[in-house]
Amino acid sequence: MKLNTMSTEQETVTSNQVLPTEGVGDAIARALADMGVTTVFGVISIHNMPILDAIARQGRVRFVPARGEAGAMNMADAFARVSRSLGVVITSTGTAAGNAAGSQVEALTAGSPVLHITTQVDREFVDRDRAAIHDVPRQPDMLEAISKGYWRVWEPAAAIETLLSAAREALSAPSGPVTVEIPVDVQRAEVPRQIVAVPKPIPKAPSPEQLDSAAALLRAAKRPLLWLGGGARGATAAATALVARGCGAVTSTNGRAVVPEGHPHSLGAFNMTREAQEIYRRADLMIVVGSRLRGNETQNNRMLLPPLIQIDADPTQGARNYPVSMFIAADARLALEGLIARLPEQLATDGSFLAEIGDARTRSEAALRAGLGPYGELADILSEHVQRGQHPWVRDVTISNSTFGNRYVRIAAPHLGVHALGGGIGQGIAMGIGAAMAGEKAKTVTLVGDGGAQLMIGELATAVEAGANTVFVLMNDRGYGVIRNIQDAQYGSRRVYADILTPDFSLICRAVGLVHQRITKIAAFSSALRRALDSPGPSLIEIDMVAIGPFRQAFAGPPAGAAGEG
Ligand SMILES: Cc1ncc(C[n+]2csc(CCOP(=O)(O)OP(=O)(O)O)c2C)c(N)n1
Repeated sequence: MKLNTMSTEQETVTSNQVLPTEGVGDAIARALADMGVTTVFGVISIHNMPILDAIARQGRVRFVPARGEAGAMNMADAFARVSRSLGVVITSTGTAAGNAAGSQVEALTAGSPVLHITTQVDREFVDRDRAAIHDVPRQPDMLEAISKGYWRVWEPAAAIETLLSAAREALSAPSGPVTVEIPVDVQRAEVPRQIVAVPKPIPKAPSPEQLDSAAALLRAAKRPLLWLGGGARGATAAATALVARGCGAVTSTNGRAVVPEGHPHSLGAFNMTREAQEIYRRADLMIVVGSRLRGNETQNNRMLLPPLIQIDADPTQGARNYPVSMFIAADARLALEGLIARLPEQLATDGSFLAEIGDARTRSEAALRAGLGPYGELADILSEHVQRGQHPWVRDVTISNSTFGNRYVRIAAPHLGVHALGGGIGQGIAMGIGAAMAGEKAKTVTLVGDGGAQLMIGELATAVEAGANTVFVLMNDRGYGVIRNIQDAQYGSRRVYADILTPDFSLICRAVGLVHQRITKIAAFSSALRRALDSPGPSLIEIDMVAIGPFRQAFAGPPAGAAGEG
């Protein structure tokens, strides 16, 4: 735990004589605006009102009132991913911070640069278990567990510097959510006004000697592959240049489009198919960049891979899931650029191997498409629109995503892909809202299931109120489809707790003034989507999967399912 114990009472008094003062709440609102934050998500409460009241009075930052802290956290997370900048969420202490925790686990898993400003009871009661309202003993333990970094502000004079350090920590690779806890009496205290500079992430430079050795290995390789993860999202140009010089590529789901998804020498995110494994067997070197090679994309780390060089900004990730020949702890972009500088314009790699990669992807796509049955056409329509129109493509955990959404529907750039990497259902609606507010021109397309949607129904009101520019595509199979499939495959078809009551979504939409279309035939989807994309603001298209029928091939969850992630 990092506790801020600097005492500057004396200096504050001195400074007060020359500088105007303001409340810490005002100082935080001003600092957020000064550092370029445009949008903040959260829920108002007695313990954060000094900050939120100041945000409203100053009028420089847009505050989006979510209906719950879980949703607010998912919004800030998706905002951060799509805008490629800091996402900010403000919660209250105790239950409120706890409500955000599940969603913050997702931000932590995805390495999303989120600044979580939360609060505390007055300092004299903090950590003493005196059961003040909103108090929770050991709140720091909870926050530390779900944060890349955790800071508490004890001294008002240190509030802004702490905020800036936290923002820098969130943005620096390996990026992640950082929590700052500010007791409410600190928020009310007066401090001198302070000028704030935009926090810059600090990139970790690679060792030149290691790059020399890695370049030598790559120069000697005949069939090298890059495995690109979410940590390589900022290295698109360098990764694509390496592919142009003769490397093949494959991505994790979070690293999608680091190399253009349709590139003839890329497997895209078809990373665990039979065809992909054939390619791995032939490869003689794999450079893993910013990826944990997670179990659900590597058959629980049993998938055979060629000798590995690993590049990751997080030194603790070295060789964690696979043995590696070399581990370079560095920023992905700097490391790949350093490699390129040491390589000839064209590597002496095997051209037929590269051609086989594109062929393997095409065959993987066709096999997946064949298993979709009636939903193949829907996937084609979505893919066509999402890639060409450069729409952010946000997905909850639902069969349609685990099968086609995660890899078949192509995205135009890495930051346009947002999904629940940690596998938690129910985050899609809120992520769709956050993504839609991140400044992209094209409307966000958000894929959700009826089960997951029920966790976040309240946030549909937020979508309407905020005018979030997204279309929710709701795949309604009336219940937990993937759970039913797992029960069929592994539990003697005992379908317990999966056929839950599903609300009438047209009534829910009506209740909050959300435009609703329902389709019972796939043939109607194209025009419904076009109508939704052509009109501004939020709307929802409900796909009646009971009327349309099942997938041709049932998806029964990871890791046995052919398509991997669930
Ligand atoms: C937070 C969380 N709770 C429970 C689960 C287990 N789970 C995985 S998929 C699923 C059902 C999702 O239902 P729905 O959104 O309708 O999608 P479908 O499976 O029907 O396509 C459940 C309960 C989970 N992944 N995450």
